[in-house]
Amino acid sequence: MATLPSLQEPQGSNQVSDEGLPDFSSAAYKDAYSRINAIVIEGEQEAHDNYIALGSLIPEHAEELARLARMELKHKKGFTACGQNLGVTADMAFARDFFQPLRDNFQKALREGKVTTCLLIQAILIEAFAISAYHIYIPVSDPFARKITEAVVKDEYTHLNYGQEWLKANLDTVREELEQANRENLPLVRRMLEQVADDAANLQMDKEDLMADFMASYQETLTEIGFTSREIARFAMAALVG
Ligand code: PL3
Ligand code: FE2
Ligand code: FE2
Repeated sequence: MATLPSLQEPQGSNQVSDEGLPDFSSAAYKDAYSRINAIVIEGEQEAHDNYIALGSLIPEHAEELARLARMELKHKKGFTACGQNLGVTADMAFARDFFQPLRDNFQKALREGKVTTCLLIQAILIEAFAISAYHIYIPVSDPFARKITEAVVKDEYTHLNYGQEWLKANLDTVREELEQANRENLPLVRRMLEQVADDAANLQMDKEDLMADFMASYQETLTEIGFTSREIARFAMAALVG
C-alpha cells in the first residue's frame, strides 16, 4: 500500500542534504542554533570584557590586550550575522546562564588580582573551548558562517598564544595557582561541553570530536608553557574527577 508523503519535516530530527550537510532551514536546526549562536555571541562579548579587565592587571600589556579585545567584538559581530543570515533569534538569556559559573570565577579572581587564574580561564580554557567548537563546526556549517568562522579561529590562536606566553614567562611563580585554578575550572568547562552536546549534535557536531579537539589544544598549550607529560596528565585528571 502506498503511503502519503509527509508534508512537514519531522520535528527534532536532523535533515541531511545530498552533500551530507544539515538542512539549515529545518525547525530542529534553527532551534538548536538559537542557543549555540547565543553561546558564541555571549562568549565573544565576555571575552572582550575579560581582555579589557586583564589590561588593568597587566598594565604594561594594556594596549595589546585592548587589541585582542577588539578582535572579540569583531567575532561577536560576525556570529551575530550568522544567526541573522539563518533567520534565527539568539537566546541570550540561556547563554548568560551558560557562562555564569565561569564568569563568576573570573570576576572573583579579578577582584583578588589573580592574573594567573584569569589567564587560565579566559586565554586557555575558553579559547581552547572556542577553537575546538569552531574546528568541529566549520565542516558542517553553511557557506556564510564557514567563511566567518575560518577567519575567527585564526584570531583565537593569537589569544591562546598570549596566555601561553605570559604563563611560560612566569612559570616559576605561577605553578601552584595554575594548578588550583585548573582544578576549579576545568570541570566547569567539561560541564559546559556536556550541556551543549545535544544542541551541537543537531548541528551535526559530535561531542567526542569536540572533547578530543579541546584536549589536544589544552595539552599542547600546557606543553608549550613548560609542563611535563606527567604533570599534564595530572592537570587533565581534574576533568574526570570534577
Ligand atoms: C573567545 O574568543 C570566544 C568564546 C566563545 C565560546 C564558544 C563556545 C562554543 C560552544 C559550541 C559552539 C559551536 C560553534 C557554532 C558557531 C556558530
Ligand atoms: Fe573570539
Ligand atoms: Fe578569543
